[in-house]
Amino acid sequence: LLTLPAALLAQTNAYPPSEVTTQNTTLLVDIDHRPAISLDGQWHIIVDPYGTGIYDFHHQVKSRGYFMDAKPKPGDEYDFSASPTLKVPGDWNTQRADLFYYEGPMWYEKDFDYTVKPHTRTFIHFGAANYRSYIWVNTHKVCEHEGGFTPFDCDITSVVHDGHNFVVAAVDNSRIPDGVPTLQTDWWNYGGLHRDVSIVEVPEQFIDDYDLHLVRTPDEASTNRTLEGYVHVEGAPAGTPVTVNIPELHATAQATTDANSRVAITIPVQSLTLWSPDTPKLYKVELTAGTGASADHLEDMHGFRTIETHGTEILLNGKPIFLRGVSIHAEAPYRTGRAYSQQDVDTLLGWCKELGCNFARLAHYPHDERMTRTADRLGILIWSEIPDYWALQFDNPVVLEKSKQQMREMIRRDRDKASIILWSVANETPDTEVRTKYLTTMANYARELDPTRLVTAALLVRTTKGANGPVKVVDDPLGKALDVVGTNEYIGWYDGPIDSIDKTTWDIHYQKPLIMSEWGGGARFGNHDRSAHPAPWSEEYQAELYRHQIPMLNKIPQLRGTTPWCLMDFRSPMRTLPGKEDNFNRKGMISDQGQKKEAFYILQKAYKTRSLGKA
Ligand code: GCB
Repeated sequence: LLTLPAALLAQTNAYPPSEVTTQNTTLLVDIDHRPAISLDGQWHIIVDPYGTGIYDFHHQVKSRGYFMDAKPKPGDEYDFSASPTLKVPGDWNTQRADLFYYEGPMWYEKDFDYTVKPHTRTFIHFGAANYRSYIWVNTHKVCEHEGGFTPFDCDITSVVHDGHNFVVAAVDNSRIPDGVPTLQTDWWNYGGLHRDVSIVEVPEQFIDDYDLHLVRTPDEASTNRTLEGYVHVEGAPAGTPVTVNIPELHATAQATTDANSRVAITIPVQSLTLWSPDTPKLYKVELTAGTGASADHLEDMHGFRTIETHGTEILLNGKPIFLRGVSIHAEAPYRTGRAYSQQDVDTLLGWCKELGCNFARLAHYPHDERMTRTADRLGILIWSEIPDYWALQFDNPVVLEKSKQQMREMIRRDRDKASIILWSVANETPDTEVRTKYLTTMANYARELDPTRLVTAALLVRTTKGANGPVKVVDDPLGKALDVVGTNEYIGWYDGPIDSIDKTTWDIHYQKPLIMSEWGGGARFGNHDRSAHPAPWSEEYQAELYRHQIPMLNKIPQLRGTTPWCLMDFRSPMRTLPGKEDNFNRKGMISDQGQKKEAFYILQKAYKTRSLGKA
């Protein structure tokens, strides 16, 4: 736990007053493959803008806050059982009109029945809750978590009992200056328990973290390959046996844990089908820790591939690849709000496939785990990012810890996904010394946690005047810390007229692969305004912008991928233009109601005919 100085606490309006937390509970890996008791469904809620659930009239912390879930008696002026409900998972903003703009604390309560089992650890798992969460079970505080897009698990073994139990969660989505992200974002600050909640039981010694990946070799075509990794068994004494078995490959490794409850794994394999967008082959992997009735068993589905850079190339399984991608927000198609369901994921990634993509940038925070699981199955390479977005407090060490925590949680959750090739440390941050130091630390941290993948960030570019037109200069010093350089540009939208795209040239100071991680412009579906040629916000304007961008992008020699902004329109309070935006960022190629704009077909053709990027 990190303790914030009191002055900062006051400034951040922390709710309830407490230390700002880093993850202080076990984060269980591969949670979606463990048996679970779902707590999804209707939860009682109390909207609490004044923090009455925790503070008394002199702003002192109450001993009998809402977490007591008391049956009303005089003095207890709340009653969960008589309060309205909201659906979990789900943001609150899109479930009730009067909560649309609500930012602040919200109380949730749910009853559940439980039967205590001997020699079992019991966790309550939250897929994610935006932004800070405080959890009580049967009146006992069990954990806190900060960060809106990564999972956390609270150990409830000692407080859960036979029969009736209840959980109370206070979730506060107040934007705070020292948050990650901070005050300004170009997306809706959807609050609440927006991903699955479940109860997970594990043996006393259990696998909480593991890694398994294909080792790079000079001869990627060889049929004799090696898988490597580790298994960590929480609570296991040295000498605990661990087995990793891949039945289809007739491959097994057995070893025993060291004094840190960890075991290194090496598995020689033959005739492996490498995972790739063309062959998204997944193998069943069985892990066992311990013996007999108290052993922990885990099953996962794994793809095996390598990813590396060589000069300005990105090599997947040793071969150069061009990343035909698109940027995607976790906005739910058709209903809007936070995406959380398999149906949301199937729709978004289905469109991605329809476009001809082999790649997607999941902007600007870790999406639901269903997204990366499904990308594994569909063969879509993934860029996954933490919300180090725009102007964080880069000079604040507390904020750095928060970024690190989110990086840790993202990597821990998703390191078993072959689809993920890039961890992104940031998007469009200001070029200052403190920023560069902060994000270089983050890039190194990502590599330390996961040396098997590449590190990137979406940078801003500088413009200078050249003899024949604008020159875009990519020399942000953060580029030094990256394996792959991402750059965002909006030529033809924020940055000059469409025809200036044709005159633009690029001066890139890094001999590294480059991904044009954002480009695009706004259009309202169905707007065929002919008052100009083309008229901004019309589908024709956006399509024309795409037509000009494609040849310009093709002229960048080290371009190895592109993820135009973006797949689908998404809600953003920054976007106020009446009739055009109406609180949506309209740079989607598809409207929030699933209608495809002209630009969709332009990109689709460019991707399917390989006229954008290398073959
Ligand atoms: C950007 C941001 C993205 C915005 C986009 C826009 O550069 O990275 O989050 O939504 O521009 O539409 O302006």
